[in-house]
Amino acid sequence: MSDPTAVQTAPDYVKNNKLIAWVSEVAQLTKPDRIHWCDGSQAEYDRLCAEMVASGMLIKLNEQKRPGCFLARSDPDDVARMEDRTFVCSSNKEDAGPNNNWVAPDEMRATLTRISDGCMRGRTMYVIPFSMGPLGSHISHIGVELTDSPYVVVSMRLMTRIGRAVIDLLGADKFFVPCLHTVGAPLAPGEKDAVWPSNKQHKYIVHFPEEKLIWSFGSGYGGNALLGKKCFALRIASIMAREQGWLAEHMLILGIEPPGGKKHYIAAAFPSACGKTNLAMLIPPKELKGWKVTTIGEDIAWIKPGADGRLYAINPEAGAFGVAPGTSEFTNPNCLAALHKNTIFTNVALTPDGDVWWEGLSQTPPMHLTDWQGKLWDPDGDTPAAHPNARFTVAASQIPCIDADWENPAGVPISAFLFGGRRTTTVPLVVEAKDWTHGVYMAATMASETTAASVGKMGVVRRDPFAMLPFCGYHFGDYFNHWLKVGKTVAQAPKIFAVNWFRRDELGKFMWPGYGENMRVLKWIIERCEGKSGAADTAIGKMPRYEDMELKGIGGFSKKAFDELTKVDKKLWQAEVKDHERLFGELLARMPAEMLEQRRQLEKAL
Ligand code: O2Y
Ligand code: MN
Repeated sequence: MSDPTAVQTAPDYVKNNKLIAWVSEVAQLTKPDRIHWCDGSQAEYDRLCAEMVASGMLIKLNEQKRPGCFLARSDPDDVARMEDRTFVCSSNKEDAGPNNNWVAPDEMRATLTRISDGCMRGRTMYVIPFSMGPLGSHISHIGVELTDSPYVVVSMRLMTRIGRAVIDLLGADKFFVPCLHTVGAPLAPGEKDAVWPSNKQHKYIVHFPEEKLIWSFGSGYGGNALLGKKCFALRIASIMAREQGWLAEHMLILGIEPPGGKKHYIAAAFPSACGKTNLAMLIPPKELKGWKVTTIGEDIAWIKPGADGRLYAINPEAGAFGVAPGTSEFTNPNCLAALHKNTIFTNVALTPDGDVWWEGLSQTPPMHLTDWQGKLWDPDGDTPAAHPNARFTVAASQIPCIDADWENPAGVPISAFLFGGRRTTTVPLVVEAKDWTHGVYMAATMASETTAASVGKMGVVRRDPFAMLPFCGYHFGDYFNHWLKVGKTVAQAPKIFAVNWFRRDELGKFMWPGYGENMRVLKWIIERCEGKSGAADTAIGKMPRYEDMELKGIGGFSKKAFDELTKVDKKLWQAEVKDHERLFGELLARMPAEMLEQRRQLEKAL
C-alpha cells in the first residue's frame, strides 16, 4: 500500500496488536490498493458474489433450479492441490521428514518476500478472521487469512466460521495462525483482470512450523488457497497437536445409532479419491432397518483426550469442498440434496438453462453443455465436461443428515478409528487391530492405488500412512510415535480397524458393492465395540466370519464370495510386508522401535 498508515483502517473493535501489526507489515510488502476487514455478514457475502459476477469470475446459476448458487471456472493450470509446490520449512530439515518438501526457512522467506513485493497492487486485501471449530470450543483454534481473492473470502465463509465474532474471541492477545495468501497477479493501473487470476511462473504453498505461519503464493484453487483447510487444519495443526497432546487428522466423523441402542461415533481416514464424502453421508440399506447414520464431518477431525479417558472429536470445518464428478442420486443422495442451494461450484459443466452437470450425475449428459473451460462440449470427444477435480463448496448445515451435535463444543466421543485405502488385491474387507499398537501399525502401513484424479499413474500402490502423506506437517516417524503416546495416555482408547471397499476379482469386477452397503461393515464394527459380535483371529488381525456379518439382501453374496473377499493371501502379504520394510527404511531415523517390532511379528506370523 502506498500509504502504510492506511492500515489504521482496522475497525476499532480489533484489539489484537499483533494482528494489526501483521496486517500492516503484509500491506507494506504486498501493496494492495485497499484493505477490507471481513465482518462475515450475509450482506458482505452477497456484495462480493455480485462483484465477482460483474467481473466474470462467477456465473450466477438459474435461480429457480439452483437458488443462491454460482459457478467459477479456474485457470486450466490451477485446478488442484500441488504437492510438489508444498513445503514445510522447519529450521531443522530432519524435523520435516522425508514425507515433506523442505527448504531452509530463511531462504524460503527471502524468495517469498521477493516475489510478493507489490503482488497485491490494484487489488483489495481481505482480512478474514476465522475459527476452525465451533467458536470458543476448547478444541477449536483461530486463524486469520489475508488474501487478495474474493473467491477465497466467500469460500472461507462457507467452509469456516468467519468475521467479527472471531475478532472478539481473539481479544487483545489470544493466539492465531497467520495465513497469507495471494494469487500473485498484481494489476497495473487500468489493466483488465483475468477471470481467474493466478501466477503462471511461481506457485508456493509454504508452512513455517516454528512460527505457525502459512504463506501461499500464486494459486487461487482449493487446498492451495483456502488456508484453513489442509494448510492449517492438517499441516500446521498436526504440529500443534503433537506439541499439545492431541490429534489433527484427515478423517471424516460419523454418528451411528443401532435400533434402540446407544449412539457411537467413529472417525475414518481415507486418502483422496476413496469416497470419503459418500461414507460420511451414507444411507443404510433397507435390510438394516432402524440403523441411523449422521454426519459430523467429511474430511478433517481434531481429537482431544477428555477428562473421562475417552477421545473427543470435532469437525474443525463448517462446510464441504467436495469432488463433484461421481456424486449422484445413487452414490450420495444426501450430498446431492445439500447442493440444491447456496453452493459455489468450481470447474463443473454448465447446462443451457443455467444448471450444473458433471460426469456421473446422470447417465446421459444434457444436450448442449458448456464444459469447465467455457467451451461448447462435444459428448463424443475425449475430454470430460467437468474437470475430474471439479468441486462444490457448501455449508455443512445444508447436509440433510448432519448430526445434532456437529457443533457441540465438547466434541463427540470416538468409539473406533477406521483406516482405508483403495486396494485391488491383498487387503481384505475389514480387519480389527489386535490392540492400539497394532492399529497404529496398520494405519502407518496403509496404502492406496492412484486414480486418474490423483497425482501420478493409474493403479500404482502408494503408501499413505494414516491418509496423511500430503498433510502431515512433520516427520512421519515422530507422528507414529505421537499416536503411540496418545494411546498410552487415554484410558479408553478407541478400537482400530482397517477397511478396503475396493477389492476386485480376477475379472476386474469389484467384489464388494460399497456405498450404502458399507453400513454392514460399520454394523459389525459397532457390534465389536459393544462386545456383541464374533471374529476370527488371523495373522493380520481379527476378521468377521460369514456368520458375523449381516449380508442378507446383497444379491447372491455367498459364503464363497465372502471368503474370497476376506482371504489373506500369504504370498501377497509377504510382498506387502516387504514394502512396509521399504517404507520404514525411508523413515528409519525417527521410526519407533514398536513399529519395527510389529513388522517383525507380522512377518513371522505370515
Ligand atoms: O484439489 C484441491 O485443491 C483440494 S483437495 C481436497 C479437498 C477437499 C477434501 N480433501 C481433499 C484431499 O485431497 O484430500
Ligand atoms: Mn481430504
